[in-house]
Amino acid sequence: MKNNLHAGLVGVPSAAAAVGIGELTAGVLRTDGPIVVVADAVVDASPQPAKELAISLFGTYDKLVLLLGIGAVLGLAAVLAGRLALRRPRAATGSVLALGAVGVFAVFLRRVDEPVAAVPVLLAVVTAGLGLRLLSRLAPEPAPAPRRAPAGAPEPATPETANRSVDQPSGGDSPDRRRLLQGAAGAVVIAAATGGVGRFLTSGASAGESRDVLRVPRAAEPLPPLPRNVDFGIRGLSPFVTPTSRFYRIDTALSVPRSTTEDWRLRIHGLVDRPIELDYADLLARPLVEADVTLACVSNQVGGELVGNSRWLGVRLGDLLREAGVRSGADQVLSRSTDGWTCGTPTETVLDGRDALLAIAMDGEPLPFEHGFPVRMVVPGLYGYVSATKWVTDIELTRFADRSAYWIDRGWAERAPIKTMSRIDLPARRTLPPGTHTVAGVAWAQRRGIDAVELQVDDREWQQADLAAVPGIDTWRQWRLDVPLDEGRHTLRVRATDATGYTQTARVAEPVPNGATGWHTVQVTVRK
Ligand SMILES: Nc1nc2c(c(=O)[nH]1)N[C@H]1C(S)=C(S)[C@@H](COP(=O)(O)O)O[C@H]1N2
Ligand SMILES: [Mo]
Repeated sequence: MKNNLHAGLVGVPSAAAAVGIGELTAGVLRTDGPIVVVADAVVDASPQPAKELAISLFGTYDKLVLLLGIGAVLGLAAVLAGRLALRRPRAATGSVLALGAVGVFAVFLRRVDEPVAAVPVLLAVVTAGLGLRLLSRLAPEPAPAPRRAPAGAPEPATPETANRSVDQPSGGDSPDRRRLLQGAAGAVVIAAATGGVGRFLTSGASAGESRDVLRVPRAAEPLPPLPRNVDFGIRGLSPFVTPTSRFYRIDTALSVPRSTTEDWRLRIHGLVDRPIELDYADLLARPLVEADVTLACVSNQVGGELVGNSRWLGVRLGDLLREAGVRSGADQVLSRSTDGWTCGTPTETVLDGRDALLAIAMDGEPLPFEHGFPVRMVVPGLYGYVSATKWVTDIELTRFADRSAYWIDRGWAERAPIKTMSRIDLPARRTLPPGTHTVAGVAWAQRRGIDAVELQVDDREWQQADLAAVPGIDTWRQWRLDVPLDEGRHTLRVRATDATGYTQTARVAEPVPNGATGWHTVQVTVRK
């Protein structure tokens, strides 16, 4: 018992101080701390089914759960390291060094071009080693081993030979124990102070300021305001413009990258005649355009919430690519974010005239950090993982045959246009009184537009729903229909037809590899 207590008092404060020093160094160097680096490596290394399971089990809390899990493992490892430090200090130092090597390896898994991220890891390892050394020296010597059998002359107890594994009867708070407690408390104070300052620095207070002072510039040719009839204004129906605070968020970033507009640079290079480098002012100096675009995640299940619509403001990426001079054969625009995530977009989709943007604002406000501040990509018609790079700083023209992006390496399709889809939002309740009810929802087929939405009640005829107005073909479209429902159980099904005349297939497909299919179906019970 007591040995475990001592091991904890040696190991846990050492580990805490190590994390604190790591965070502080990361803050000063403006890179990620050791915990995030390790967590990223865990995410990248986890097999796809594990990731999907985590997302479905924990929903948007999956990141928090991962961090808590890492914390728990770290705590356990700290106690073990403390034990080792008390018994075999050299072995303890050795295993800390081994952990450090693993940490540095984790850095290079995702941050090959950011070797500075190894520095906080290294300093954390040194801190852990020193902490274990110092605190284990403060630990009380064990009481003489209980006499078991007559034995020869006892060996003198050295740290190496002392048998500290035998539980000692409690002897109250010895002065020695008090020294250990003081040392441990000191390490915890160091951990809290350095960790606190580090968090403050990495939380990007300066980035927050940079975003706060930003005025959203006007578009060169602003779009007309949205017509009122894009929105039926029915309570519970997804509003035409998704409030940014409720816009879905999907990314692999464990800590949201926070750069300032002053720091931001974009490089356009690879298979181009004239590579370009831009800073934020250069970007704003170009004509800004607005576009109404509905973003959708390929992981969205039929009826799911991973879809949202906004009015984006940005610079046409196609214009920049034309300036750079795309060489023939460069069929992939490979974009990369500050945190090393990559995304491959077909070059032709950026050049074919659609509103492919380097966006700086959504719904009239600078992008929130979670949605890509200061600059992200938006390409209508393609699922997010092949088009919507947040925190984008690097664009390389290349070939699909030569390079593959993050999710492609994990089994998702190389090309992924958004499939025609519709969703039932209302009725919100599954139990209703008899009478006429408004059934309503949204449907989308970006780049084609929605021409019709039909609703089926039980196995009756499909009925045409009323459609709201739309500003273009790249957004979702609200639909509604009032239906009388008598007592009993009823099944509501929806399907959309896009402007090419294609009607959504009933065939059920999972999101992997290129988007779910099937009709969204809802059961309701009608009773008095
Ligand atoms: N840097 C970065 N950008 C990213 C991702 C990511 O993991 N990292 N995920 C993409 C995916 S899968 C989707 S669906 C969209 C979601 O954008 P949102 O979070 O703003 O809704 O961002 C895309 N851009
Ligand atoms: Mo996505």
